[in-house]
Amino acid sequence: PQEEIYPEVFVLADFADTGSLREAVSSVIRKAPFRKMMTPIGHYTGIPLTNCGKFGWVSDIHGYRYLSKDPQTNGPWPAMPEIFSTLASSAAEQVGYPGFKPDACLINCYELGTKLNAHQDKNEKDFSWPIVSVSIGLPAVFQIFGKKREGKPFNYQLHDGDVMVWGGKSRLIYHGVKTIKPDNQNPSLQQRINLTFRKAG
Ligand code: MD5
Ligand code: FE
Repeated sequence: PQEEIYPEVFVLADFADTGSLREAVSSVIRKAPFRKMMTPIGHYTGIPLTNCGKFGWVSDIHGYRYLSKDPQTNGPWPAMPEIFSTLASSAAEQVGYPGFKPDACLINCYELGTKLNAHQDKNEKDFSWPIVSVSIGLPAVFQIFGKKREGKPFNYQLHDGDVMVWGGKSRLIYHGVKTIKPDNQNPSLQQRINLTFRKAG
């Protein structure tokens, strides 16, 4: 089932098989572990992250950008697992973006009590490609603020296996993730992992 929750923002509910995605995440983090990164204002990112694929999103005191090497090893990021790229391409195709071949996958690891403040994603070269995001583990309330950072957001709850596709004019809207809460139905879950696929280069 596919739903357009906001202009050019699509949700494919329960589209991903997160069991096999988790195995692929494990193999990536063996080579490139989750880490917090320094930000230009001298804080650390609240969310530990890593990357796979040709390019990885990094932050340091100089700013945010995509790099083809992991600054912790100076070697390439782990290859993007086949099931990641296949999933991202088929989700994009499903909602009308054929030919999407991501070259960057950012992996965010949200612990209980963490959140992602409202921001825009604007470090990519070509905004005509969509962004595909995949939720694994704990549910989260995703917030869409629109063209401005302030105001009352549109909130949408994402669950394990849900895939979101952001296209065209939704690419530069402000968005965030509300504080991650425990799931009473699933008290053993401690994290939300999010995969974000982009064409960065
Ligand atoms: C998350 N991550 O749930 C989200 C999924 C990030 C981030 O926001 O920057 O790591 S990606 C949602 C997204 C990506 C790109 C553009 C837009 C939303 N948008 O235009 O609203 O961890
Ligand atoms: Fe973002």
